Amino acid sequence: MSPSRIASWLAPLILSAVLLSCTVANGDHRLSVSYYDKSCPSVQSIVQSVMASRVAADQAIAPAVLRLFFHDCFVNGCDASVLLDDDGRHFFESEKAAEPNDSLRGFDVIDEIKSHLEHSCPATVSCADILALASRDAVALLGGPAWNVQLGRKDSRAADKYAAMTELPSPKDNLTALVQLFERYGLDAKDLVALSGAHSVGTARCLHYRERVYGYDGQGGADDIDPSFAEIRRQTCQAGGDDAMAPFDEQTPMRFDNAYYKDLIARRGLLTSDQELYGCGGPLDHLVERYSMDGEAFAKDFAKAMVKMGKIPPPPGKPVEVRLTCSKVNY
Ligand code: HEM
Ligand SMILES: *[C@@H]1O[C@H](CO)[C@@H](O)[C@H](O)[C@H]1NC(C)=O
Ligand SMILES: CC(=O)N[C@H]1CO[C@H](CO)[C@@H](O)[C@@H]1O
Repeated sequence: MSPSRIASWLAPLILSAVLLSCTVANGDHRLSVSYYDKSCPSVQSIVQSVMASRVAADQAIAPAVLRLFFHDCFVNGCDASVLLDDDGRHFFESEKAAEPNDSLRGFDVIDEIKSHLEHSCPATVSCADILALASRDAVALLGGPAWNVQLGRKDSRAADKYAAMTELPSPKDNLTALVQLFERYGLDAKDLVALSGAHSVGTARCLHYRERVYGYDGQGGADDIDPSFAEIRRQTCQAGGDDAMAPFDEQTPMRFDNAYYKDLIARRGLLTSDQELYGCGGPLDHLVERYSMDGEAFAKDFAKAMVKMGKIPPPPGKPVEVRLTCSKVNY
């Protein structure tokens, strides 16, 4: 083998070794469940009580917050960069303006939690940790599992609109693309299948499922779709256009359960990226089948994968802080 071929063969190995070592040095070692035990003992109960009252008033806020955490962690690590507005001085552009980010909601809930925390424990709890805790509570409030949240993240001093446009998965991605993307963050195929179960709750707009239900040629649905489901969703799109919302899971749209996997087996997954998880005949099919039959197994693996996702580290060496307002860097 020529040196350059050896180099091209080694590069991915070295890269993944570097990524792994960053995870340990930058994530695991500094995060701990007891991080605020002395500095802000009431943090968990404050987050929980705001989430409980907001979800009681409007359940749809829970999936919105969960999605915010996913978008935060996949764009330069879990550093609350997703919460920043344009800085107004042109140092950076908000991730909120990136196309895959559109329709993100729930910012006001995080702001509300932050203002309570600034009152009880000023300048102590990061916005990134608030997102991690609020997502856990969102899932639990909709009937899903709870887990211990690792804490001690710091907030970024900039957003990255370009990364938000390129590093998030697309609803049109195939399985290969999804697996590859998740692997970049140290998440394996099993984590992908478990985390996608977040689509057990919430909604998507027609623009994201139009091609799946009309078919990429515009003539009827894709091969891997139940024709009656495709017809129902075509009617949704016809009635409401691109913004027409449909639940990911028709049976229990706001209950965090394993019905999502039953939908996939029935070929009634809403997005292409959902349906791609099932039907290729490999080990992932068995996983989908297992989750569809065993809600406990799904709940356990989802919780584990959320902890893992929550450890995606920001790039080393970036300036960090505990923001006082989640939508603005300090000063
Ligand atoms: C596997 C790749 C994924 C893709 C391609 C994807 C894509 C999408 C899209 C297109 C929407 C609908 C946005 C809209 O039309 O308004 C959505 C909604 C949502 N996503 Fe994902 N997503 C993925 C993974 C995840 C993960 C890992 C989580 C969390 C752990 C998550 C949580 C959510 C939630 C809760 C909603 C509903 C939001 C609401 O109702 O406000 N997604 N996702
Ligand atoms: C999956 O998508 C990628 C590009 O996003 C493409 O290169 C690849 O051929 C696709 N794989 C399959 C099996 O369709
Ligand atoms: C919430 C938000 O800022 N949405 C934006 C997402 O991106 C589209 C186009 O790229 C904008 O039109 C939206 O305003």
